[in-house]
Amino acid sequence: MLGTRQQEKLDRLFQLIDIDGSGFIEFSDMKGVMNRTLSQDGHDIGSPVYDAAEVMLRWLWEAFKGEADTDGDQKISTNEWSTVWSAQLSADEDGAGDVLFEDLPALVRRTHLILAQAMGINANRGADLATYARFLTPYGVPVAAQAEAAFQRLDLDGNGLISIDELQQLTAEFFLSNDDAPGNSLFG
Ligand SMILES: [Ca+2]
Ligand SMILES: [Ca+2]
Ligand SMILES: [Ca+2]
Repeated sequence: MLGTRQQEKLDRLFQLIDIDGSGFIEFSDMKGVMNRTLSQDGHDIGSPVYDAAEVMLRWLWEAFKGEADTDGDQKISTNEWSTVWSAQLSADEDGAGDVLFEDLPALVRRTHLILAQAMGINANRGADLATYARFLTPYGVPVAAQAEAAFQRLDLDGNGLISIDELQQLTAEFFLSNDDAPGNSLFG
């Protein structure tokens, strides 16, 4: 059973990923986000980076579809979306806010790897505001002011970068928290 805040965040994430507004998440939506992300970084279709990303995306899609697409029509409806997240995530019932990355199920931890790659974050490199804004652009988030406001919340220690450790905590908060957690702003 998801909390109200969790449900709201997941509903918004569905709308962000459904970039063609069909009311379903299809592979073409995910590929569209990937294409926009890679093309703004100068990686064209057929380049080595593009091909590697497509393999990873296809793998992610198959894994997610295997869990979520219960009627087998190769697309994820809002009902299927809610059902799979309800099965994967529990609510932080006591609202104590003690949200830990270790509490995330394996499928969602893999999401964190995708996010880190999309933001260019690794153990040695964080994402600055410009990088974070570029990450949001393919989802159609109105950038500039919204990205900056979100970034201020996401940069937990205020050093001007989102680090890999911060991204872990933020990912956990996005999926698990029902409080006013910084990670609620992960997607702007
Ligand atoms: Ca769609
Ligand atoms: Ca389906
Ligand atoms: Ca930081």
